[in-house]
Amino acid sequence: MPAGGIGGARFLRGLKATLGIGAGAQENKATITVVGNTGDDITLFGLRICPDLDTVMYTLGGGINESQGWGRSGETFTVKEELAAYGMQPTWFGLGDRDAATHIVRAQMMAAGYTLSEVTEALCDRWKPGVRLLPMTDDRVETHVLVEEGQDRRALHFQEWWIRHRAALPASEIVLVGAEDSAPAPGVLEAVAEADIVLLPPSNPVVSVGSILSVPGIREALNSATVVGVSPIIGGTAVRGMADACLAAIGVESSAQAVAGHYGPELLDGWLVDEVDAGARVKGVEIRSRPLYMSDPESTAAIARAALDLALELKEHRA
Ligand code: FO1
Repeated sequence: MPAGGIGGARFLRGLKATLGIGAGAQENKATITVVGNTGDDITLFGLRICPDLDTVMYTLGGGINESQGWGRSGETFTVKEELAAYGMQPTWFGLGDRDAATHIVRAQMMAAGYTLSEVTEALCDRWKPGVRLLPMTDDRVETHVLVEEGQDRRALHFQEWWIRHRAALPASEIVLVGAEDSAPAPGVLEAVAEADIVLLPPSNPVVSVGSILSVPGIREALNSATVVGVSPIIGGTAVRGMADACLAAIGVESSAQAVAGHYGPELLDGWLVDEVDAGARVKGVEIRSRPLYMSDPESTAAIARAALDLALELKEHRA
């Protein structure tokens, strides 16, 4: 369950609901392991910030700012204002006071020598997301975006490009710095090998799912699993976030069919598209269409159920 960002976290909430995880007493046999993207991570003000891990943890743990999709509910920004009063840069990052506590725990534990996996486990002890949340790697990798402005070409940290520039600066390349030297975090490859099925949520195919696939060994492991993905693109536009801008940067057309082609039939066994994209065809990929807008918890759970059912069906056929 490689996941990233807002779409991934919401899909996961639906998957938990359809599996009856966290719905009280009833005994459920299913468990979910999430491999979270860490390419968005950034060090600011001495703090290590892990947006996609935190978004999954807060969304499934009940602490997310629902309308924003990231950060904490009931948030205040006093520390951010005070840092700005000292002239501290950057001022474009929305560092919330409650969210800062998460980053302080993480920074303190990592300074004491704990791995990102150990930190994530400790933070989840509080939030109890109801899934096992693993970083894709414990090694430092960071997504940087190459932009051209007139003559000069420069690299921006993904967060600056995404938050400060709203991904409006045309990106000529998106690089996951450090990926080639990174290793899957402990338990990631085992989780893929032991999984009955693997789902790719409608996360950003470049900077969320793509980053996870860039960690050596993960894509290879997924190639032997039964994998079903959910298209993040409906009718040629990204449902949320700026997947279009990221796809343009890697020269992939913003369409459900093109994203499935980009993932490839080696990786994908099945692909869920919205009804408007029912004509999508990719050789070697079983494409099914249904409404894909995650407009409320019920529709999200139904999408997750459809992805799950397709994966189980395809697994039967593979067997
Ligand atoms: N996204 C924004 O658009 N503006 C922000 O100020 C912002 C701050 C922020 C702080 C913590 C965090 O975990 C996420 C945050 N995000 C913010 C989202 C972040 O940019 C994510 O990387 C994207 O949502 C893509 O997953």
